[in-house]
Amino acid sequence: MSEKHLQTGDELPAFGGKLRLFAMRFCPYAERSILVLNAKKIPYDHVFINLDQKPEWIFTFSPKGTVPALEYEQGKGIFDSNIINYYLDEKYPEVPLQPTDPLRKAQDKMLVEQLTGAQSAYYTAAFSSPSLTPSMVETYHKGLEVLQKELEVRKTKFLHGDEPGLVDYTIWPFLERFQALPLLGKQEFAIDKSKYDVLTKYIEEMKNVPAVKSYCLAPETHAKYIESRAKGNPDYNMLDTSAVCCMRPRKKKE
Ligand SMILES: N[C@@H](CCC(=O)N[C@@H](CS)C(=O)NCC(=O)O)C(=O)O
Repeated sequence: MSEKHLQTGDELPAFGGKLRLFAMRFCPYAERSILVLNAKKIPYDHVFINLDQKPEWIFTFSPKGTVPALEYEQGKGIFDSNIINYYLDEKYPEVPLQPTDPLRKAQDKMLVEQLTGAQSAYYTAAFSSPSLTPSMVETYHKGLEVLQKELEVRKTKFLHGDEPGLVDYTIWPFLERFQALPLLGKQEFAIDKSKYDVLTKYIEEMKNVPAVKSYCLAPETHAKYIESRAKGNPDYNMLDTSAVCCMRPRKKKE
């Protein structure tokens, strides 16, 4: 599958008979669904799209033109990362990613919900930094503290247990991106090891999970993409596609 982001006027590639995920390489929501597909070892194709010049056919699969969208049957789509991931987990139960206990399921969802403030703070810091306020930074750290506390209470390697589950794959794409902020001069967003020792250990464990390792990008790569988008010209196709894991930006030609 091409890593190039297809845009207005480009044809929809022929359907290959597998599930197909419409994504954008730097989208954290799309990453959630990629990680779930990887973790469950479900064969799939992906198509990356340019979100500034969307190809017309994306609206067949996602009415608002957002990614991710899953083509579950030729020409038929499911949109929104959480909706896609619950669908995948129920439709393909061989590698279950959700707890069976209804209370734990609710606790996982509440945890994800409690991190939305940190995610908003991240977006503001990354893309509209003049509107960043001290209370947003505070909200960001409150989110990280809640997450660390939950890891301490659960006492498991991952939030889900000895292996990562849906809750881990839902939260991870943002943790991956948070680490880019200090590289952009936003030191107040650093995940300081002395304060976040348990969380730091968790981040290191997550980086080594195969489903994550094959897709995760280095903080420098996210920083480079953020800079391009913040300048109004997102460099969707900046990756060196020969690199496989924890990809870094393509080197400039000498
Ligand atoms: N709630 C959605 C959010 C998806 C989303 O906002 N995706 C962004 C890219 S990271 C997008 O498609 N933006 C294009 C647009 O809003 O037109 C989900 O979880 O899938």
